[in-house]
Amino acid sequence: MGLFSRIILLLLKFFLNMKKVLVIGACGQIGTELVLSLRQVYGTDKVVASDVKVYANDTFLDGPYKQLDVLDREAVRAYIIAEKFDHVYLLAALLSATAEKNPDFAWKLNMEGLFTVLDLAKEGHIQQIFWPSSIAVFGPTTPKQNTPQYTVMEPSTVYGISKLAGERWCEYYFKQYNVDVRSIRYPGLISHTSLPGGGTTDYAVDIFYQAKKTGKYTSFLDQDSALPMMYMEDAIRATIELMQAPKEQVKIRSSYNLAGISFTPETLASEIKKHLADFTISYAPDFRQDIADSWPDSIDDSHAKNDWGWQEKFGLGEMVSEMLTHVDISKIS
Ligand code: AKB
Repeated sequence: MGLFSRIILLLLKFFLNMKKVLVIGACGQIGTELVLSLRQVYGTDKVVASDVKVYANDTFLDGPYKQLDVLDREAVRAYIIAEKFDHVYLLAALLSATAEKNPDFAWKLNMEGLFTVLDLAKEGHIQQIFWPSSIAVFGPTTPKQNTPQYTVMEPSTVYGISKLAGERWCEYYFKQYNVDVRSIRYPGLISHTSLPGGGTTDYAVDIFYQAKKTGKYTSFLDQDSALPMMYMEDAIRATIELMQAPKEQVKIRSSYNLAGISFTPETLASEIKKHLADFTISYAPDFRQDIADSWPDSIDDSHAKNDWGWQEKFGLGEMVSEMLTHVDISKIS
């Protein structure tokens, strides 16, 4: 690399590192890994993890943590205005399965925090927002295979309805008030650092803990329920790449489709068997089956690829090897 490129790179790093970042809902499955990655990019002291929990996850102990209830609009406003954050990642939400058990609260939690940060950005207190959407925005009338970015969207879950409404508001705030909000429709996310909570795709994480601990697993989804999934490392990289993309490349201000890896519980079990020959799976579908049936089997993410150069790294084989290597069964009872 020439001297000129090196100076440009140093300057770029310097300006990136100037950012002050807040992650709300940091103790969940995405937040735990996102905070660690953001601290590598912007510096440990510049990235504040926050959650409704009084004490931080152990993984955050080296950096700042702030107890914050996203439903306390005035407290969130006061903190963000006082601390002058540049970027806010708003992750606090109820996922699909939990939301069905408590629809009123899910709607409240999933929407109110979004308005709080969108309004702060509109008033000029935040430069950029990341807000996660989900494949749950699609519904039973959506084409299931290679689901396009723009298509029929009639979600049948409260989680999906809240995510679709949130997407429309993000685009509205961008168009009306020039709020720089960016979003991804995450597929089911598979990770070993932190356990997922309350999703329909959680079987694809639980299975690894049970495979290692007991050698067997009972899936709450049927053997042929195909769903789009993604290894967390790819999801975190996508999030940071989208947030760092030049503004003019981010052409979609509702939320971007991301494809990841599509598989069924049966295919996943076969892949695990390549490592653990005695592993067995059985099936006992519950209420989550209806939710899974309403979602796409696979996703088309060509807009993310064309607009900001997205490229996934992990296929099924790599993801399964990584999970079996890193899953720590002492985390489950
Ligand atoms: C869930 O299953 O609810 C989430 C999602 C796909 O958004 N993992």
